Parts: sequence; C-alpha cells; structure tokens
Amino acid sequence: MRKISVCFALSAMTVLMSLSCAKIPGNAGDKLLCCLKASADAGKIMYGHQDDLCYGHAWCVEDPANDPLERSDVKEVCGKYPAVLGLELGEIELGGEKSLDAVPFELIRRSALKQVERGGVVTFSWHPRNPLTGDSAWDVSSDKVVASILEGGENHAKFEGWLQILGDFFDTLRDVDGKLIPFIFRPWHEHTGSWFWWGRDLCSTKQYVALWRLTYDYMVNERGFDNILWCYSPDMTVDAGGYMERYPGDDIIDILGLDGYTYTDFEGGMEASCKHFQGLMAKTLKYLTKLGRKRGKVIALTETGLEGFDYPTWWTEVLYPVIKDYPIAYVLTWRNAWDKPGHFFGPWKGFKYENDFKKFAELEQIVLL
Ligand code: BMA
Repeated sequence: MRKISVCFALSAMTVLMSLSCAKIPGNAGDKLLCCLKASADAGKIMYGHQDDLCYGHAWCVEDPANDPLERSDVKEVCGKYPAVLGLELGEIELGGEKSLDAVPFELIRRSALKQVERGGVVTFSWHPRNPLTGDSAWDVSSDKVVASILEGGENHAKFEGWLQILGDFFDTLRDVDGKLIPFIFRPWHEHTGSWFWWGRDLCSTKQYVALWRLTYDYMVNERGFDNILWCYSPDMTVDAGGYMERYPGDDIIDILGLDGYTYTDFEGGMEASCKHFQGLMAKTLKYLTKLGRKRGKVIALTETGLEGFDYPTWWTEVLYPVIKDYPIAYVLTWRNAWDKPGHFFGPWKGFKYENDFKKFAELEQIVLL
C-alpha cells in the first residue's frame, strides 16, 4: 500500500509543479498520489478534460507523430490547459493503430507525455471489446464474459494477451530521461450499472473483484509498474453500500472515483435535471468524502458533464456549487467529439455559453495549467 502522509506540507501552489520534485520520497506513483492529496487538502480542485490535446469540437490533430500538441478547446476558451488530461485506450487490445474513437495510439502516447511535461496529470480509461463476442464494451448480451476471462475460463489466455498489449503500451510512456511517467488508470468503471460487459448484472461480486485483481497483478507484480495509480469509479446512482459492494480492496486501490452526468433526457426538463444531478451528487460526494477519510484515499469526480450544454450556467451554478465543499482532487468532463457535433462535454471557442466555463476556470479554487 502506498504511503501518502509525507506530502501534507506541500502548498497548493507547488502541487502541480512538484510532480517532478525530487524531494517527495517514493516512486513516481507515490509522488503523483502525494500531489493529488496535497491539492485536495489545500482545498483545490484540478479541472480535467477527456482527449483535450488530441482533438476538439471541430478539429483533430492530423499529424500524430509531429504535431506540437498546442491546441486545446479548453485553452482556447480560458487561456490555460486542463490540469488533468483523460485519454481512452479502448481497442488497443486489438493491436491496431487507432482507438475505438479513431485516435492514433501514437497521438495518445505523445499527448500523455506532453501533459506530464507541462506539469499536469494523466488518467487513462479503457473500454476493451467484449472478449467473448468480439463486439464493443457495451455488448451486454452475455453474463459469462467476465467468467470466461478469469483463470480457468476459455478466454483467459486471450485476455492475458490483451493485458500484455496494454502493458507494452504503458511501457512506452517514458520521459526524455527514459523514466516511466506517473499516471492514473481507471479500468472497469461504472460497474454498478449494467451497460458494460463487466457491469453489475453481468458478473458476480467475486468475479468482478477477481477481474480487478487479475489486471492489477499483471501490471504491478508481473510487469513491475509502480508508476500507476489505480482508480475505482462506480456510477453515482448508488448509495454508500452499493459503492463499496464490489470494491477490489484498499491494498490495490489508490483513488476513490465517481462518474455522474447531468441527464439530457430527464423527465421534467433541464431545470429539473440539474436539480436532480445536484441532489445525487451532493449525497454521493458526502459519503465519498467520509469513505476517503476513513480509508486514507484520494477522492475525485472522474467523469461528469452535460452533453451539448442545453443550460447556460451549468459550470458555475450547477457543477461548482455542488463540488466546492468536498475535497475532490479533480473533476473531469468528458470529450468534445470532433466527428459528432452534439457530443461535447467541455467548452469550445464560439459556443454560446463559453463565458460560463471561463468564469468557472477563473475561480480561485479551480486549478488549470
Ligand atoms: C463514450 C462516448 C463514446 C466513446 C466512449 C469511449 O462515453 O463518448 O463515443 O467511444 O465514451 O471514449
């Protein structure tokens, strides 16, 4: 288990810059965890955006190997890069060049390195294909998938091969000195719902925990990666008991995360949807704060947003009031898909409510790069 008490003295200002600070003892993972903890303890919340350096609302990087990675929808609106960069590795397990969102893995790799070079934090999600049917991560047609990849299952060797490919990619995430960069890894998320093949109705608690431990064991014990922080992130529609029901264990989890969106199709309209989101979020963040304190874990809002922003002040009047009093290390909004015009969860230059994001980004408590 990682020790994070040593970083209590860090001031908020040094949080991001200290990622490379030799003074923090421990390995790269310990250092990153210290920074997240120190930031949260200082009352700061880092802002994160998914895929921010790879593409934006109406653009995408066209030369993955050489682009300087200076463009960012967030920066174009508020003048700063997000402090946390989310990146998605779905379909890396197939061995191809591009992710399920058609982003080249070389671009993903370079973006991660650039983010760390700028003093920021990187978090990876992974929506691998359904290993039993070959369909997407959202294929929930069978409740035998997790069982099939665990030890003794017919797809165990295949899944081990997938982990190997993922591990090989992780091994390329090295800075100019050849050192592995620290990052957060957040697999098997939103398992409290049943929309992914590893979801609640698709496997037992024992199988879900075994899936986590298999993943962790491979990366940490077999491959020796000590630069990864492991993040558990259920969906927000559960109570504290539901949140912990399938918890893989304090010995392998570093961050208690949470995914929760404002619904666009809520009965009663957008005003009611925002209220509903705030109610659920407040309730959930309250118990998450307690859990984090009790278990000595960093907490974070690992995915959120309002797709398409049909609400002028979502950032300052819906999101901010409900997160400001909780010690979350960061809040990450999902991607602005360049090829799906209505699928955006972050700001972009020219959007009618961009100023609301700007106000949010200028708040003293919110950290960007
Ligand atoms: C989902 C959507 C999909 C995307 C997936 C993985 O929430 O944004 O379009 O493929 O995340 O990034």
